[in-house]
Amino acid sequence: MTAPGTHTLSEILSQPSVWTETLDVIAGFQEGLSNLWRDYPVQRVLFTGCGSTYYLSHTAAAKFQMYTGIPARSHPGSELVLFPNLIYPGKSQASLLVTISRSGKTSETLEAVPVFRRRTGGEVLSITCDSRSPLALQSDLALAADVAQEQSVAQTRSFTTMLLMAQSLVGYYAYQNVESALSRLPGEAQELLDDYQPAARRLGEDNTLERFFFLGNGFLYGLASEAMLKMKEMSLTHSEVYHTLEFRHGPMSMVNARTLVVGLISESAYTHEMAVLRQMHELGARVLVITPVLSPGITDWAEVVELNASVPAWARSVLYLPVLQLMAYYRAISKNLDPDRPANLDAVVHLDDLVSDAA
Ligand code: F1P
Repeated sequence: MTAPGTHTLSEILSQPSVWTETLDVIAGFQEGLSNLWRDYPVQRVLFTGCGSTYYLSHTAAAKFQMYTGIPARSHPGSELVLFPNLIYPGKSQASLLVTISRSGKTSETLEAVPVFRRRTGGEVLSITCDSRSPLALQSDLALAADVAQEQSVAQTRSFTTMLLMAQSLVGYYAYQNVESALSRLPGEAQELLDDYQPAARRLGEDNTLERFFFLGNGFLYGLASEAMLKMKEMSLTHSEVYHTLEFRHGPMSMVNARTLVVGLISESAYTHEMAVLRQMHELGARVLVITPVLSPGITDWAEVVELNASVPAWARSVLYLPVLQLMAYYRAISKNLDPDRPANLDAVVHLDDLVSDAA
């Protein structure tokens, strides 16, 4: 029996080395991906997953559409299975389904594949940490990083590694020099872990904080959602997620001195997002911002995690998470919980009776 959180901590800290190994895996997929984009004229892309991997789908879809111009949407696996008429209206377009699952065994994600094939006849690509999983085996192309598999129930390095692979879809479609952009990420992550582990620990162990709100816009909303989920799963703490400017439309009434508002800040909406965070500070909240842009005086009222703005924006988003994972880990430990084994959760949700009648 290991000490509480042993696996979670080592999995979080191993991200730089696991990402480095995954870069070789990604390079190995380059030909398959380039062929897919060349031979299959994709008109729309659906991304799906469950839990963490649904949030990953949200970020991946938003990025994909933003950087390639091809319409892309994300849906939880259960919606694809149980409400297909909402997802597949009228005539089918040349569609691609991207399924994302650490285990490759989650029922809803698996069931989404035959429904998609029946409805569209399209291609299926999977992103997973198990190359021999049912999901990988039933896909036309599987991007698998077995090296990122985990012993903990809550996803940390598996999430970011699968995000890295999802980013490479964008990279190989829209950019050149994909490897040179991605190869900067392990070193950047190592610096963030080294520089900000003390701050993550201080905030995580601060028992004057009772509520955590995670805010993000655009493709950062999915990552804010994942940070919210980590705080819940690992530390059983009240945490919520909002699109940043939505926070003013009601939720900010919950803000007080026992609140931490965490802003995942974008470059394009920086001014508007920082105005929300500043207002929350004025209402008495504590504020943590993760940002590639710094404005003068910001550190007077907010904790700041600074991201390297010279990493291209399409590749940078994976850097928002490691410090937030550490904060959730330290909070769990300070509450005498075991983040390796969150309450009421299993690593894989298997449903015997998920029948896709509606399909
Ligand atoms: C998805 C998932 C996780 C969640 C829990 C149960 O699994 O819902 O997001 O944290 O561990 O499984 P997967 O399909 O990505 O393997």
